[in-house]
Amino acid sequence: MTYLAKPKLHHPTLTRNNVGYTRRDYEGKISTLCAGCGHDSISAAIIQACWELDVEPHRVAKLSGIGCSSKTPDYFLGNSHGFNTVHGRMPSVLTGANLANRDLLYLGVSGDGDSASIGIGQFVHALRRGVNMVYIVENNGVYGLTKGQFSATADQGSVSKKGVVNSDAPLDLIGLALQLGATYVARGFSGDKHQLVPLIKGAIAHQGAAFIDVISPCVAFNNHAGSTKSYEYVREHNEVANRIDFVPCRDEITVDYPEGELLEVEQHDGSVLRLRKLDADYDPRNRVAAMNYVHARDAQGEVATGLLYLDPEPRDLHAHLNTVAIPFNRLGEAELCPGSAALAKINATLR
Ligand SMILES: Cc1ncc(C[n+]2csc(CCOP(=O)(O)OP(=O)(O)O)c2C)c(N)n1
Ligand code: SF4
Ligand SMILES: [Mg+2]
Repeated sequence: MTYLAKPKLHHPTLTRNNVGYTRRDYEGKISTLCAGCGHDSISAAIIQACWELDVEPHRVAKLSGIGCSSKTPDYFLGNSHGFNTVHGRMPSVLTGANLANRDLLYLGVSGDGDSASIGIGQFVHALRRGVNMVYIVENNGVYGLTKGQFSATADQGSVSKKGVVNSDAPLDLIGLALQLGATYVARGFSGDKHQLVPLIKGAIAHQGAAFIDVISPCVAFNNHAGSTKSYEYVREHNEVANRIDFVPCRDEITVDYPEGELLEVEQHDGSVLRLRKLDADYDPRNRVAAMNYVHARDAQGEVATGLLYLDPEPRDLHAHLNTVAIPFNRLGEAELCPGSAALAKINATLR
């Protein structure tokens, strides 16, 4: 694949975070996506979230499938581990890597084609198993890379650039994630960085399966009148449930909000999500209410965004399987090979 490396030089006085890195240290190669593609804004939001959270780049593993969206890990976190899988297979590779080494932060980046079409089985099982990860779908309703076919998330009745009407019912990734037991479920919009950055930060701090559906318009094939994934449509129909302020556990909470508008949820790692409620009746800790809310908004042609569901006490795959905490590459021969006496004992139980 051809790519353009970014010049390494930068201004010597750029601000450094608490682990000594500038924002530039979280960037990747120069993007080759179309100018204005929503995916580039998501890359910028990931860079900002990781820099502000003092994430050490070498502690991150970014994985993706195939598509314009799945190319984006090349454009952020250039000093992190990366694995570009085949189409739709990112979740199983991420699951395997996570089982081998739980100490890394797993960031899965995918598209609506990659996750909702060819990879739907993989998507479903990674969420169902509670893999501790941040799973982002950059959702534009089309296969951008292969020139604009409808994907499985395209709304019924929406019109392609060439005027074809989509007759198939859409697959709702948020509804699925809620039903499958994901413990952090959010929807963002690539055109709203103020909402997206804290949503990503909250997902990084979350110790379970975190899923973020980000509506990310494809300016080349799905940004026209009749598309429900265009910048204009999403701006007009965006129904924001809440606004998050992410407060890491090290920071003191200083800002006050009027009573009644605020919901504070502490996560397992001590970080606090301060939710300014824009819909007074909405409580993101209630999974069934979240399902109803999203479907009710959808029926009105609105796009519900914000933190839609959060379980503050999540359990992940390692807890379900009671696995060993030490990464496989740090287990010595003594742990891996308990000796012939232990093997004889196991064999005896099978006779
Ligand atoms: C097994 C296989 N089937 C089909 C393709 C062709 N293909 C490449 S990307 C893609 C769809 C990508 O769509 P999406 O995940 O939505 O990414 P976008 O480009 O829209 O960001 C398809 C069908 C492929 N690469 N491999
Ligand atoms: S084809 Fe669409 S999804 Fe792909 S880079 Fe261009 S605007 Fe983005
Ligand atoms: Mg797509």
